[in-house]
Amino acid sequence: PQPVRLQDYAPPPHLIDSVELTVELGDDWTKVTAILSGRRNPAAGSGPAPIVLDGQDQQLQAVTLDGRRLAESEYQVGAEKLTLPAVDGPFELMIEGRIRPQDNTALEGLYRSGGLYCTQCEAEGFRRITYYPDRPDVMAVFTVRIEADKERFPVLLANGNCVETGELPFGRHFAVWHDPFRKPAYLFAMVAGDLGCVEDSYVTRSGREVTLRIYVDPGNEGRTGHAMESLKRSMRWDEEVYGFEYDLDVFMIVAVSAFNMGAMENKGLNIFNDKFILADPDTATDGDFQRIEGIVAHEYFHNWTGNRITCRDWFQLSLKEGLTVFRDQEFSADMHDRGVKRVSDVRLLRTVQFPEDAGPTAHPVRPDTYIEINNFYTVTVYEKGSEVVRMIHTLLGPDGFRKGMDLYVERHDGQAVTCDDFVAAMEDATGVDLSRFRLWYSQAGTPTVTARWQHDPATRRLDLTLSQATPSTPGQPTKQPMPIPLRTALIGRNGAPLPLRLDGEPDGGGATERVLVLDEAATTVSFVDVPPGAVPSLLRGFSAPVKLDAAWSEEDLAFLAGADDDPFGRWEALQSLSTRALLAMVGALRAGKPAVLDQRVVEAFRASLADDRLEPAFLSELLALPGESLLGQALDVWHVDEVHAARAEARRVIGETLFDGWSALYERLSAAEPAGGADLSTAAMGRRALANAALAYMVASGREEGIRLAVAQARPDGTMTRVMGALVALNDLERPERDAALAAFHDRWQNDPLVLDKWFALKAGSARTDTLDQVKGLLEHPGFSIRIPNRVRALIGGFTAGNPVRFHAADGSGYDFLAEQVLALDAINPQVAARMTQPLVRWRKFDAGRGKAMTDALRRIIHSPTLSKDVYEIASKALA
Ligand code: BAL
Ligand code: ZN
Repeated sequence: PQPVRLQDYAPPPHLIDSVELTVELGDDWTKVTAILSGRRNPAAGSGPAPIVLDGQDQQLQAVTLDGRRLAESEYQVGAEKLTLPAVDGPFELMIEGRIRPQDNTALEGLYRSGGLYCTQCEAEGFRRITYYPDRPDVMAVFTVRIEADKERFPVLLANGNCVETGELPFGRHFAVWHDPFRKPAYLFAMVAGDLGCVEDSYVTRSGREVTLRIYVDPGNEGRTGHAMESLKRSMRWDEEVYGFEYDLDVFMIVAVSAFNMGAMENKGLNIFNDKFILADPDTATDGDFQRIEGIVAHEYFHNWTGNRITCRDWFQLSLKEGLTVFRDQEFSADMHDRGVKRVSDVRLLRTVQFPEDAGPTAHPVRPDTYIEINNFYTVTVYEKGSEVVRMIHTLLGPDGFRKGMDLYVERHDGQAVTCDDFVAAMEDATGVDLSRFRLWYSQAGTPTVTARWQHDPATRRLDLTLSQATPSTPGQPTKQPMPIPLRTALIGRNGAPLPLRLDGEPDGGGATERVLVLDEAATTVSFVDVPPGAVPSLLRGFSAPVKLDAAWSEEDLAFLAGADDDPFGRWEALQSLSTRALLAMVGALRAGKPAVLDQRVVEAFRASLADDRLEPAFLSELLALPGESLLGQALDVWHVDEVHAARAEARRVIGETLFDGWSALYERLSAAEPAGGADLSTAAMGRRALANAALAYMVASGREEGIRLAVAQARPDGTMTRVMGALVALNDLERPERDAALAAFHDRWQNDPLVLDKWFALKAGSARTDTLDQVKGLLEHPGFSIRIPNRVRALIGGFTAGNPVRFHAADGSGYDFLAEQVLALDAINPQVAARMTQPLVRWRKFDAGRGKAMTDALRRIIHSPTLSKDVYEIASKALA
């Protein structure tokens, strides 16, 4: 397969002003007729140019150009293109074709799953519906007529406003939808099915009433309340923070069970993976509730950042995704606890994005080449992209950033633009020069910032020396220094942040935090009036997506873990202290010695447990040890067995040594929650998170009392947050109580697919030695289907991505299993198959035996004669 390159971008030769689409849904075939009104694009030259349209998996029936049906000799139909005669001026084109959505298992374009027709057109799905210039810089006004059997498909939806409905012969009916906003084809959507609907309304700040509708499978209407409330909160927040108001009369969400992504922001008709809509306290955890709120917000926010202003080409994907993730992160921070939100976002970035940035599929936030664009919906484009926007926010300040956003919208509303256009608006609105900052969009790899300092008690001067280095990544052997904003404070020995004054400044103004910008390879900054014993608090709030190598001693970290006024800094200090201790334990195990946990970690935990100023939600984050994957990344070679054993031992020691503290905390928090989970306030969620953390440590201690409490809490009549907390705590135990608890859960929920996914993930995530056999057996479970991505992600992904110690078994059995599943899946859904291949790509991180077994699995995949370009791209990069 040939790569597509950013440097080859050329504007489209023709523009389309309007599309009239008629979709006649039938049991054997679906007939699609598209009438396109187009013209030559003045930005792409003049004179006649052939009309070239994209198309895939469809049967072309007829082409009519300016009222004349073309003979077959007048056009060429290739595997993925339709080439029509050259035209110069305006034209009207009618394309008639047929498709079979019922055979579309890739879930791109129009597909039928169960009794529902729905679409997913981003990035390049529209070309599976009709021939079209399927690129985001072609923006048209769409009118869509859907025809279907009325009894089986009573609900017919598309983007915009419904302008006509009516009856047709033979029990059929139709609906016509018109979307007045020009949009690229990737934002097209339609749905037909028998769906229940929940309706609400929202009055915008200018007083317009918007109808809000959520469509779900009949029977699920009662599980939409949280999504609806989240939508209304998002609409309000976007008005308050950005002045963005909704622009159509109706906003619709449809929840579907077979969906490749989390959700999709189609104009006025968001389509969601049902996992991110349906929730009630019996079936969804607090984490699920928070994810739903964040994703509903994310899709809603796209209306301005993505739909009104879209991407010129797919290399610019982060223009809308990085910015919209930043917006949804800020929304969630405003709705809940900012420190907790920051910590959980950083954990995701480090656990998934840092490894991507350090591996064979590393790419810049704005990639410059791809084979299959679906492979670039990555944590780099999304989460690192958001960090890049956050750095702009930090450099410009909230007011400057808002001015930049205002200018961005004023300049580009209704256009398809680039990341550079966004940065230029930020610069022009504020006068801040971001020319070097643009490197963050084009350079891959995670920079390491090194910080060393020296305090001179005589002059009361603290010299802070900062340097940066970014490792080479595929195709980018050398890197330039980038501007890195470092929010910095100095914490005095009494635990209070010190007023800061830089050398040469007459007066520091009393501020206790500075944003230092490291924009060279190395620099030294000098603070004056610094008393002895002050400890630097660096990279506060994780102000840049970098690895920080700072010269903190263990004592400094223990001090910051108790004293830093920045919540992220406090959490980070305890994480760093714990990481050092855990890596020392891994080293001991490798040397054949016993693994002993550094007592300073236990004491830091004890002090945090006793600190009643901390919010429960934050405390639960503080008391979570770094995960196995993070520890593995911190080692040159990820010794999976020793990392697993060290972490389990540390949890046992912390559980046992502080048992009384955990027990008292658990009792206190459980007593505060007699109703058991219906209170969805931030505070109540925090209490439940902390109670579950305490319970897990009690179980980890090995004491019978912990197990007894967990077994009681796991009873399936409880609310899901509590039940899942208990099951997670019990899940690795080789005890009959664990099996009984999981079996009871299964019996209670086996007919609820989303809850059954939790059970699949538990079974697949257990560190017990029989887990792979269990997973293989569950492929035959009546509730499992390889055609439903949520099932695949829960069961197969739960094992390959969620269970490092078993997936990376030294005998290679996990890799063989994954290769088999990827090949089976690739014939059905290449996009999901490519994602599932990911756990194999970082084979260089493991010992020689595992590395060989992983590359053998990759070779087995790549030698498949029918491999999709999706999987080919990932596997070939991994082996390069
Ligand atoms: N645009 C694809 C789904 C999302 O990021 O919202
Ligand atoms: Zn998005």
